[in-house]
Amino acid sequence: MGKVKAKNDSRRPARKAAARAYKFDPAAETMPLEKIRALQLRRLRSSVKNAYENVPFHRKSMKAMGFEPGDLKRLEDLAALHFTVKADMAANYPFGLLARPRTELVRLHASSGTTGKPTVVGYTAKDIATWSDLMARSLACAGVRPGDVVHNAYGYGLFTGGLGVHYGAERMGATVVPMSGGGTERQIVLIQDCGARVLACTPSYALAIAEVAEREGVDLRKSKLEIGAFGAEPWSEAMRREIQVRLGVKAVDLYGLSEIMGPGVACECEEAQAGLHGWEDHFLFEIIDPDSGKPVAEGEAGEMVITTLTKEALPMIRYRTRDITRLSRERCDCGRTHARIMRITGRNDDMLIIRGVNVYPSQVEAALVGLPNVAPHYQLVVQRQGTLDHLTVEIEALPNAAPTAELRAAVGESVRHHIKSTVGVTADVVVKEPGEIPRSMGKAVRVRDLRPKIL
Ligand code: DLL
Repeated sequence: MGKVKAKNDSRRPARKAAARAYKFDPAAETMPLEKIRALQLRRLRSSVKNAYENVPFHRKSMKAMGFEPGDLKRLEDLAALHFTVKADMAANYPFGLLARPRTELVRLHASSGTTGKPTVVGYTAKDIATWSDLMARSLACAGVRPGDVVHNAYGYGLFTGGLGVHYGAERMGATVVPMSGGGTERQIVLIQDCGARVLACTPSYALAIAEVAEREGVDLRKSKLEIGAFGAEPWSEAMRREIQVRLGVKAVDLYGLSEIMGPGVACECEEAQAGLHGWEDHFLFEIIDPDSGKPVAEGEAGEMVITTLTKEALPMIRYRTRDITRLSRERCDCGRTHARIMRITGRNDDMLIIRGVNVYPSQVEAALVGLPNVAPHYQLVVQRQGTLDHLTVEIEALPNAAPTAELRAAVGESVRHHIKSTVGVTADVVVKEPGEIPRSMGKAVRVRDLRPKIL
């Protein structure tokens, strides 16, 4: 009798959680392709209309090519439309691409711009609800269930990772531990004490957690952790294997970007762990040849371009993500019909992702320009140290400005501080002798990326 009662008691919280949980909608996730296409066309027409009527940048671009929203008769017609690129966001900073008045926004986030100013994105209440639903759907796809404890070590704040995963986990009926990044020893204590089944963070931070735990003699494989929802930076199959072995979790890839929404644009399924299902009822994915801008043949690799289908505040037309990948329409073991975005192998611009922080070399340059005693020559050196990426900025002091090692160290320290506060990334700064940084005959080599390549 006692036993039966105990069992019922332990099931009650799970049942309660299920009652407030995000309702898995198999109809949406296993829709036949023709139905997805019909839904996409309907939604695309209303999204393009929203952009045309409410965003001068999109209206001007469409008018310039003699295009009116009514001309959009088939999905293929989208290929005639303009691309949107990061520079368009900068040119319309901060609110120029918004299709709703600022007073209708309930949230702003921001990501790195290519220079001093960040890229600002905005959400209406409905956008936040859609994002939470898609993030909950992504977590469910990864194997998270109502009643689970989700230890969320993505950064909270302007970065979309923390709050995006947070709202999705709550929406799905899980219990969120809103850790944010850093304080690794404390993360390890709380993962164990709160009984986390799910760890959400960047893959490199997952490995850093594993490393610190091992050093402290804690075996996280014996904790309740079973699933990792890892993303926000490129990672390899080798890294997946290592995380799975060292943390004892199933490591699932999670993708997204601020300009489109945040995390939850696509997620791998726990069944196959073989490519990320891109939620095609909310986004339209294209793969183009980055040089010609033309679509590549089905299944070939290229740059991914995304158009939003349901965003109110920031409808995006053909956003060039710069992410290199390919789409697969092969049947997936899990039964979901949404195309899979295969592992993202890199970017076709110079953006670096250092411990989850997006960094453009031009941002570092903007931070260096005009600093006293600093010459206009620099190089960014990226290395893998243990499990984490490490950035060193090599600079030169102006001739005679820092003749002693002591003075050079002082210049380095002040530049390090300045880069941290303006770009948001922690870097070592090495002050070289005048003339030591290689001068170029053509394009300057600004980045030496010494990390192992992703295969
Ligand atoms: O990184 C959103 C995110 C948060 C995704 C948490 C997943 C988990 P941004 O800061 O705007 O947004 O950076 C977007 O990060 O264009 C890719 O280059 C890269 N990225 C994101 N997810 C992955 C992934 C968030 N799973 C940029 N694999 C994107 C490879 C990724 N790269």
